[in-house]
Amino acid sequence: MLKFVSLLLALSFCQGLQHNNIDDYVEAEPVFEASKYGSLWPLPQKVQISEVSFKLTSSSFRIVDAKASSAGPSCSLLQSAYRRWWFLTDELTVNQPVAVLKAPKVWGALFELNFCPPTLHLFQKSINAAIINDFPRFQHRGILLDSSRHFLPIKVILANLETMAMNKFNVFHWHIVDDQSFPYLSRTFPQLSEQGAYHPYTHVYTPADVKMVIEFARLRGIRVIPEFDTPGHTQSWGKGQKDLLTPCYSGSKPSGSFGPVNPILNTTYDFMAQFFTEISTVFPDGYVHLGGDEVDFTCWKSNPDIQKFMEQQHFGDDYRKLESFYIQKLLDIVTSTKKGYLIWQEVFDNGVKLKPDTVVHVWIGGGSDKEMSSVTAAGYTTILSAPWYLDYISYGQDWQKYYKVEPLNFEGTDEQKKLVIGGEACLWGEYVDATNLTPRLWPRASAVAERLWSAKDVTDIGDAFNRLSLHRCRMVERGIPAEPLFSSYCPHEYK
Ligand code: CP6
Repeated sequence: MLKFVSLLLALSFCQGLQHNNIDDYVEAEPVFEASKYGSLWPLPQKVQISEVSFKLTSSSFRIVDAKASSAGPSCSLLQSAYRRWWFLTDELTVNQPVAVLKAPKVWGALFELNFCPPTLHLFQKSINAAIINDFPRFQHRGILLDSSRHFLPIKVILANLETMAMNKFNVFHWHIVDDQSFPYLSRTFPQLSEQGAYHPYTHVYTPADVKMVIEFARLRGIRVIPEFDTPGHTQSWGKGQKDLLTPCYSGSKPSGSFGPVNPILNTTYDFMAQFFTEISTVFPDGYVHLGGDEVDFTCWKSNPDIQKFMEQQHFGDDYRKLESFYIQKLLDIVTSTKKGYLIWQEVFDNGVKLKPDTVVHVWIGGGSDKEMSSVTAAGYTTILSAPWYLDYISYGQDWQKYYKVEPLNFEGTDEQKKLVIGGEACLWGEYVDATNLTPRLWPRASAVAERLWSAKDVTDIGDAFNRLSLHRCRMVERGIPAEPLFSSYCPHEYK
């Protein structure tokens, strides 16, 4: 397990955000109490804050690599993290340069550095010594964004990655294409976005764009897992790739509309092999998400060639077998590109043979506990999204609902529970574009972040409210328009 220890004096910067100093200026009832953990979010596994406090002065504040550290000027990941710190702390300095951060892996150090700089200037004069021992409870902590229903400009995606880092998320699940549009510019098949994007030049992700997203994420300890969802959710693919989709029939004649990917043609698999070979080189992560959800059988059923194929294969009229036939071949193709894969739960439900390291993504609400039981009983690793569909909105503090989820609350052995590697908050894009993505996602996704990072017994909703209110203020202060939790104000409004 990724486990790291950090002795970080500077951390109590993050928890000194008290209302007292505001009350000196404003006559107002504090609307939330200060947590003894200040604005720490997600709460570290172990925090000890000492009485010893150090004075801050405006002399030299520096970040230096320890002699014993394996990091140094050549570790560009850390050097750029230092630079981000520096950028944010140019006004305040500490003259007691005794903060120590230890991490066995560079990613741990990155997440700790993400923690607090921007609030530095809010703190006055002194900071307490603190010992923090921190590591994530779950290894897979993701956000799904959907760039098909609405095109998401690169800068929105980058801002989201920055915010993910502040919340210790480490996986960007990029649901990049779907029925509505195909913004991924493929070098091998440029006609896919030429025909399938909302606009062939402005609403596409070029190879350079994709590279930028991946590198920006990497510098912040975030993996980018692209999803190319098939055989359903593929209407936009059909515009640029003739014969890829199944022609639907109305009686004995083609109706002119198309269904899922056509699973009975060799050309389909030739295409997929070329396409996923490209994907395997463009996206460096070891995994791709292959979708496989919500396949509508109506069109397949209407097509006489498919009917004939069903007979030849002895599938009867079980179209799930046809779906499995397709997915099986696709999985073999993707395996040959040396990638692992994630798939939506239906693929498992349909009994497709999966590689042992397949990650099954549980998304269907109602019965998801049962699903987690059966997926893990079959020995597969799994991630949970069913309770974290953030595209659903309602009146009130729904972050509490997300916060109260316990991912391991299903029936199963300890061995089964170990197969739950984490979860993802999903923000599907039907009602989301650049105008409302950030406030819709944050700080509601922060609730998921703490559930996936912090210890199982971190469940005090009142304390969470207090810390999250300040964490949200910190995001706002960093220029991220995160929506408020409830009636209140932010300390920085009075600065
Ligand atoms: N798009 C894709 C979607 C959804 C899924 N896959 C979805 C289904 C139900 C709800 C929200 C989103 N929009 N490709 C399911 C994984 Cl309620």
